[in-house]
Amino acid sequence: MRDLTSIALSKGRIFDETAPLLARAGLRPKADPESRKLVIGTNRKDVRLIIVRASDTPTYVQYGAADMGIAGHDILHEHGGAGLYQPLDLRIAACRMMVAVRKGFDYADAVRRGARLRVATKYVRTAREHFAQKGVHVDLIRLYGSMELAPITGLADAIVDLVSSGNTLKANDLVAVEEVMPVSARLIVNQAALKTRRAILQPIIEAFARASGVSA
Ligand code: PRT
Ligand code: MG
Repeated sequence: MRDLTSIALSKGRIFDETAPLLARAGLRPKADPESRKLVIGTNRKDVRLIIVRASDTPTYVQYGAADMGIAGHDILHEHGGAGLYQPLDLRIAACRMMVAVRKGFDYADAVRRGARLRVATKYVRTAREHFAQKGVHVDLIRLYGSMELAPITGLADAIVDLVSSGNTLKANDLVAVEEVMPVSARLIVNQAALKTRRAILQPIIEAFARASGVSA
């Protein structure tokens, strides 16, 4: 049934912060993502949610396995955005992508001296662009989680990670020294699907726009 619209979401903070928007857009999920169901129907027979890993959301939408999705700007920037239309900044799941170092590490001095820094991150592409633009020499080490451990254990001099309250950095004796970019979640739509199924997708985009109070 090709009139079925799939929306890709990750569980956790994206799902939690999207739930009120879905409700205001008139979409009620039939199950909780913690139920372990990966495909969740809604009160609308023609709309379903698919639960994906946060970093996989743009991939599902790019290839049309989901018509639309919600993903953080961090993930979208790293993905590159091929095949995606990004009509709305939903202003949810907001945080900042930051460079952080061990307390006492003089980042500004290291940069001034032109030192080569080891930087651990899961955002390798975004970090490479950031440091290239600043003219900072870096060796990037790709990690998949708990970046905060890297400076503590000597794996790296610095990390590039997301910060919201700052509590995680603080608990691990790290300090943020530079902003890479502000981050919030965006609605993304498969470009081809938007052309061929605009009559179905456009009203959903507009419902999200109204629900989030931003204009499409
Ligand atoms: O957790 P998992 O490995 O499955 O995937 P994920 O980490 O990609 O997903 P999830 O659900 O944790 O995050 C989804 C999206 O939420 C991210 O892509 C961001 O766009 C957004 N977001 C907003 C955040 C944060 N705020 C955030 N604080 N994602 C992660 N964090 C982490 C951060 O990485 C650090 O470990 O929270 C920690 C810092 O928080 P504070 O409050 O201590 O500063
Ligand atoms: Mg996480």
